[in-house]
Amino acid sequence: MGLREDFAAELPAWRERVSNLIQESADVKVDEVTIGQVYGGMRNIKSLVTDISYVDPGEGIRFRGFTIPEVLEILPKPAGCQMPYVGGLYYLFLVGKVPNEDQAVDIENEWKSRSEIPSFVFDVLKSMPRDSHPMMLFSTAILALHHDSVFAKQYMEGMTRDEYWQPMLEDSLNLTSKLPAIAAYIYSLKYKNGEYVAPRSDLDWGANFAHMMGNDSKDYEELSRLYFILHSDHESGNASAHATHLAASTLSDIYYALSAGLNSLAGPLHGLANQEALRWLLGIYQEFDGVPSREQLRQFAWDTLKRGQVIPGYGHAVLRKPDPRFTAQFEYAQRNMPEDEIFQIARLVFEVVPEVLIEQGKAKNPAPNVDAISGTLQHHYGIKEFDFYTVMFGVGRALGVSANAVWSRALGQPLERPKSLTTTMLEDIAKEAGQ
Ligand code: HAX
Repeated sequence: MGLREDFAAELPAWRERVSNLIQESADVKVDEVTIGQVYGGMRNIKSLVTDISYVDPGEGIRFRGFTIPEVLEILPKPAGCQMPYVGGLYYLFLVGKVPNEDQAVDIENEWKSRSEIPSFVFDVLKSMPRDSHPMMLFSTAILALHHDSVFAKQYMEGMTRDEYWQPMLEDSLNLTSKLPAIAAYIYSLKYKNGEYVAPRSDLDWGANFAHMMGNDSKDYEELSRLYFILHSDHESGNASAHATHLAASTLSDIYYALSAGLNSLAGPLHGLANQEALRWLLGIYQEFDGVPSREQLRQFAWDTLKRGQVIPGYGHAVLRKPDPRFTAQFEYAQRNMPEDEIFQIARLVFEVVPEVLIEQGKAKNPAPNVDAISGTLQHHYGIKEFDFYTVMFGVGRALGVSANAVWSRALGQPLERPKSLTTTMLEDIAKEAGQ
């Protein structure tokens, strides 16, 4: 069986399960909402559903029930490699089962057969000012691909709701197949000679990104697979996933929807934090002309906080422990680049900054998140243009949000439309509660 058949085989049981839950328990209360949450970015309100990943505040992310170390262990890997095929992760997201090697390679082959980028995408990118932010270029390229959307075309021609997931899956495979090449082209256009490097047919999706970025080393191929897997999904409430879901809930196609998601990934409190984190680490390196002492670093961190700035890469809206995505990259760096001085600073920051944040007493989570170290690894392998890091985050994030979008279509998730109130109404609610 292929991906479509495997997906279709899972669908009837899921549809029945969801339909029974809604029919029998629609009125059962899941959560209560406070004024603090309404004014506080809806933090922690339980109001979204996804079965692809879950972030446990203490443990971190699980993909389809598996922790990060488990995912890295159980997914099929290219011969002689430590990091799995990204295609295997996409199968796990879409079908909900751990793929065997053939199933993972099937997705890799689907991607290869769809990876050609239409010429108008190159034209659009070339027409933009060279000093444009690469995230704007990336989001624009994806939006341009809407031209070829199978979902948009079939919707106009007419199809039943039960069929919506099929063109959504086609679009998602078409889209994800092209992302490494689009990202690498943007890198070349902005920072190198502007030439397009074509993917190699003998390389997998993750390794091909390394190749197109001009680094054919095995280590960078491994890191690329790891990076995309780690950045792929983080529940549905984070800004990029939520923005993608919201846009897709109007039945707009995955190109519109992912572009919306990427536009929110581009903010400094979300995906842009990885470039901020590296900038901060390099600032330390420059200030102390190398790796500082513990006490120097402590003072540097306090100076940052006293200027009213956050320590980038630390804290999280949901997590309350070190992010396992940080840990996986940290361990990779310990194994492969322990001599790198920026990594040594990142390691010292990990030892010192949580104590400082605890002393400051504001951050609910003083531990590192995924962004605290990802830039350090890219910097080590020669990707020194910080602005580009969020594009790479977006390539990974597309895997999770597109798999979610296919499932949203398959399960008939409706248009999202929460209710707003005025401040006067909230004041009245507070008065009624006697406060
Ligand atoms: N440094 C300094 N202060 C911090 C902090 C940090 N790293 N993390 C949180 N705080 C502060 C907040 O600014 C907030 O202060 P105010 O009360 O003055 O507004 C207070 O601690 C409470 O915040 P919180 O409830 O712990 O955290 P939030 O859910 O509001 O925000 C953030 C979560 C990730 C945005 C926050 O921790 C932060 O700004 N971290 C630094 C930026 C960063 O690393 N972002 C990437 C997050 C991961 C991600 O989404 N990647 O894409």
